[in-house]
Amino acid sequence: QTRSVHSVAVVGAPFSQGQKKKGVEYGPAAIREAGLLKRLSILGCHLKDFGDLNFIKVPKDEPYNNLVVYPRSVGLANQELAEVVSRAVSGGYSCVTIGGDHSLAIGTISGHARHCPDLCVIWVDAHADINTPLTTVSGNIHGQPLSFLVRELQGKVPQLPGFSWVKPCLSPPSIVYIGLRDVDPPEHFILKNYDIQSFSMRDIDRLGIQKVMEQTFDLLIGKRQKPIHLSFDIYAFDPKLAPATGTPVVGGLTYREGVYITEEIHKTGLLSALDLVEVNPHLATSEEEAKATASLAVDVIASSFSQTREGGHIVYDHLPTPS
Ligand code: 4U7
Ligand code: MN
Ligand code: MN
Repeated sequence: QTRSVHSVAVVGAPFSQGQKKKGVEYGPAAIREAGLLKRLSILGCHLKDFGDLNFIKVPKDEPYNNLVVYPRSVGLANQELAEVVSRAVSGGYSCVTIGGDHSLAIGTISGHARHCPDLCVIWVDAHADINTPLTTVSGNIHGQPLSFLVRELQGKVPQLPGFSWVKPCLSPPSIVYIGLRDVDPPEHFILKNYDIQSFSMRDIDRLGIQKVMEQTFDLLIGKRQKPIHLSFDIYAFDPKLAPATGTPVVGGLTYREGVYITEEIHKTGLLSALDLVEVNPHLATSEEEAKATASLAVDVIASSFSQTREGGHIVYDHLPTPS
């Protein structure tokens, strides 16, 4: 029996200025407390912990257009994060970034793409996170990260202060969404007109999660093997499972659908970076709720790195003999 040993880098990104609620900066600590490193090492992963990064808040960070909040802080934090992720990936590690709000995908995908320009993205989320700074209603950059990264959209995206370092590195055929159920009208327009593939919750109801994953891989790696960047928003799960989140949307993924997604991604052998974002322990109404959400995040990451439900993931190759 052969088993591949994963080299996994863990980066904590206690970043929250892509949105306005307090608490998502405690996500990395909560996920660590839920036993992430222990779980990965039990699975035989060779680990490198980059710790939790220290992001500086840019003072006098006025909104862009009187609407888009903390652009300089988001830009600078992501520039630093991109640096770390690119170092991890070029060192041969699969890079797990624990967040933090979803604006951090600007940095993780940029950093990943520096070393792997042909990467593809699986975006698991209730939301499409592809508003531009001109279509956003909330003004929160965690609802916009993909707009800065898709080359074909750049004619429609103004340059935000703090973003001059960002080089768009994705094209529509290299993105697939899974789990959508709350897409804003401008985002729907973008998905349709730029031909970005998505499997909504309705598609999962119709096809089942197994066909959704088959079709996802056909679309992304059917013709050619490519490194996978998985960006997993814990909101993709049903709020009953992940109550400690900022914008719960009913009708989300079941535990089994979520874990099936990551098991299948692991089986491709192509997972090269993973973001686990939006865990906000402060939004839970009890300690148990906060713990349940963090431990769900650990399950998602562990099953992305070989944990299986049938139990074959830990080496056990002989039975004790009675003496
Ligand atoms: B998350 C929203 F308007 N689309 O732009 C927006 F509904 O990273 C939500 O997926 C974005 O949590 C949610 O603010 C961002 C809104
Ligand atoms: Mn998101
Ligand atoms: Mn979301």
